[in-house]
Amino acid sequence: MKYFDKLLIANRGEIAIRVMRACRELRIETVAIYSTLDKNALHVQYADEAFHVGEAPPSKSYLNKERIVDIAKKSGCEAIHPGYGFLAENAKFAKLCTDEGIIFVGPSWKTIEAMGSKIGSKKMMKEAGVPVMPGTEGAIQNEYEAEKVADSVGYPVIIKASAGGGGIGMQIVRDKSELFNAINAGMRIAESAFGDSTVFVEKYFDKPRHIEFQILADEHGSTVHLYDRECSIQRRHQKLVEEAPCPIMTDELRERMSGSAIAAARAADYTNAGTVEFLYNNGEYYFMEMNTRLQVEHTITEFITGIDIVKNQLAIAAGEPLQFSQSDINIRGHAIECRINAEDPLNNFSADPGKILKYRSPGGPGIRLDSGIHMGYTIPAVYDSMIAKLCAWGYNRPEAIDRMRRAISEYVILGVKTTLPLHAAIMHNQHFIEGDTHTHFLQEEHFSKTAQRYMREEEARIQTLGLSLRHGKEVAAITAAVNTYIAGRGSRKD
Ligand code: MV4
Repeated sequence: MKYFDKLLIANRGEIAIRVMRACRELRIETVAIYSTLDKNALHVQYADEAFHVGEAPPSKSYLNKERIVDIAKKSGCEAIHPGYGFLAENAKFAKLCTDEGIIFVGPSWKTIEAMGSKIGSKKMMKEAGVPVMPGTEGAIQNEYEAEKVADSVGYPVIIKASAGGGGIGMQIVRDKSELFNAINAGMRIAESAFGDSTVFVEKYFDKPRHIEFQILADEHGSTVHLYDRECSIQRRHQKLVEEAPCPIMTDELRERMSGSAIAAARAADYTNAGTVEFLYNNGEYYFMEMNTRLQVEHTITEFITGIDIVKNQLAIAAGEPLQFSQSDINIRGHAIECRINAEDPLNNFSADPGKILKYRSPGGPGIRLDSGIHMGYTIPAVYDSMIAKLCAWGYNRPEAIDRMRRAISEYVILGVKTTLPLHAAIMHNQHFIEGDTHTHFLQEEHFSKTAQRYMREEEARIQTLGLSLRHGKEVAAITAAVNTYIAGRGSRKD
C-alpha cells in the first residue's frame, strides 16, 4: 500500500534518516533539505533527492517555512514530515502546509496551537477529567491572586510560562517572601522567550517522575496507546536516558494513566502520533503537557511493541484507519535509550563539536543505533548536540541494562567528547539498577560522586588514545590503540 509517491523530510541528522527508512520500506520517494553546512551529511546521501534550503543558521534553513513548502511543491511532494524540534510543533508551519495543499504528517494545526498553550491545554484536560496539578485555573491576574492560590495549595509552588515548554522560565518558590519577585521574573523571561508574558502557579513536586504515554490516533475516531515510558533522567529539561515500560508501573496504575492519556488525546481532538506527559508523585499522577510530535524516544516503544510508529504516522496522514485495536497491542521485554551527545559530561556538558577521528558502532543482539554520524564526519556547532541514540532491548530490565552496558563498551567515538562515559556510569549506578530514578537523579549526591570517578577513568582512557589520535599517528597505531582500549573496557571488573 503506497501512501504517498514523494515526501519531504523537513529535518536533519538521525531523525531525518529514521523517517527516510520508513519511507524506503513503503516505497515512498524521499526529498531531503540541507543547509550549506549539511551539504555532505548522511541524510542528504540517503534521500532520493536533496535541495539546498539556505545558510547554516536554523532561521535561514530548517526553520524557513516558506522555502521548505516551496521546495516540497516544486519537487512534487504530497506530504512533509517535520521530525522533532525545528518546525515539528509550529502551528503556523502546519497551517501553511495545509493551506498550500501539502499534507503535514502530524496533528492538525489547530490541535498543535491548542496544546501550545499550557493554560489552555490544562483547562481542556481538567474538563475531560484528566488529573491536573493543583494551582491557578487560568493566567494569574495579579500577585495577590497568586498569593491566595499559593497559600491554598501550599509551598513550594512553581511559576510557569503558559506559552512555554522545556522548563524555560520556570521559577520554583519555596517561601512566600520570594513569590512576587518570582512572578515578575517568570513574566519577564516568558515575554522575552515566547513573546507572551502569561504565567500560572502550581503546587511544586520536588522529585517527581516523568512518565509519558505514546498515543496513535487515526482520522476515523480510533485512538490507542502504545504503553508508557519513564523519562526522568534529564539535564536542564533535556532527556538523557529513557526506558519502556516504566519500571514502577503496575497494571492498576497503567489502567488509570492510559485511560487519562486516551481521554486527553480525545479531548484535544488528536490525530497521528503524540505523547501525553505526566508528573508522577507518590502514587498520584498529573497531566503536564501533550507533545504534538514524534518524540526522540519513540524508538524504545517500537522495541517493546514491535509497531513502527513512523510508518503508522504516514498511513494515518494518508487517511488510512489504524490496522490494530488496543487489545492487539502487547508489550514484550524492556528497552532503554541513551542519548549520545557531543558534550563533555566532565565539563558541565559543554558542547564539544568537531571531527570524528575514529568511529566504531556497536551491534549484536537487542541493539539499535539511530545516528547521523560516520567516520570522518565533522559535528557542526550550530545544531543540536545529540549525534546518536543507542537503544538496547532485553527479555527483561536486567538484560536490557546488561546489553546497554555491552553496547556502550563497544561504541567508539574519538575526536570529540561524548556522553558515553556518563551513560556507562548510569548503567552501573545502584539506584538506577533498582529503578529508583526521578527528575533530579543526576544532581543526587550518590550519583555525582561515583559517576565522576567512573567518568574520569573513562576519560583518561579516551584522552591517552585521543591524544595519539590528535597527533595524527599512523592508522596502524591508532587501530592497535583502539583495540587495546576496547579490550580494556570490555574486561573491566565493576
Ligand atoms: C513541574 C515539576 C514539579 N511540579 N511542575 C515542566 C516542564 C517539564 N519539562 C518539566 N516540568 C516540571 N514541572 C510541578 N508542578 C517538575 C518538572 C520537571 C522538572 C522541573 C525542574 C527541573 C527538572 C525537571 C525535570 C522534569 C520535570
